[in-house]
Amino acid sequence: AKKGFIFDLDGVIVDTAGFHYLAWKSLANELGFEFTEEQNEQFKGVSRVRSLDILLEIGDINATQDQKDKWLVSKNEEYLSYIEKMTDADILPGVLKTLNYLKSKNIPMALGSASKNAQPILKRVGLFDMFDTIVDGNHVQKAKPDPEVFTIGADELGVSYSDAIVFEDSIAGIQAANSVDMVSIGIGDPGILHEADHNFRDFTEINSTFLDQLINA
Ligand code: B16
Ligand code: MG
Repeated sequence: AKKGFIFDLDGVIVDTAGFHYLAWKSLANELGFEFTEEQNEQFKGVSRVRSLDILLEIGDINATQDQKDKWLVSKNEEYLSYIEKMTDADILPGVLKTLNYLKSKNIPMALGSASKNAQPILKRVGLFDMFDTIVDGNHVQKAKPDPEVFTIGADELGVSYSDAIVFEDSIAGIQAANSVDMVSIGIGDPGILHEADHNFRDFTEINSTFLDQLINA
């Protein structure tokens, strides 16, 4: 059957996790506590609103919804200031080669990201026109590990879930793909992403033979 490929954004196509980290760290410091890179691991693939709740738990801070909304805005403003400086040099190694290969074979491709900033990021790095559909944090009600972002993507590509192949760097994203029987490919530490069907440290490890196997499975 016809296959479709779905790509997460942050941590798969671009490494924006560092920018999220800097912006959350600024907020933590402003509130009087430290926020480490290790703690930032828990924020991967998690929505903006949930991320703030985790941060406030770390700092043991209670706040009104009104105050939280203000912090969400200021965090995002700082994050956007880093995004503005991105170029195509910020695309992770090996990604373009994979995307171009699939494109040359006319394979349908979707973006499936929790980020509400996915569109401006794709424009900055010159990949906005690469995908047949972009499903992001503005389109979904339920966050990963709920599979909604990927099921909408597969539906829009016109492929059944078991014919969808998902590239993800977060545990929540791998679980989301597995829960609807999509093929899950973990990008990152195989120890952390051991629930994935296939594991690679990055896209430089993925070759056309492997992609052909997925396409023809
Ligand atoms: P934003 P992904 C996720 O992107 C990030 O991994 C996560 O750290 C972030 O909190 C979330 O997007 C929301 O991002 O604040 O830009 O809406 O990995 O699903 O592409
Ligand atoms: Mg990610």
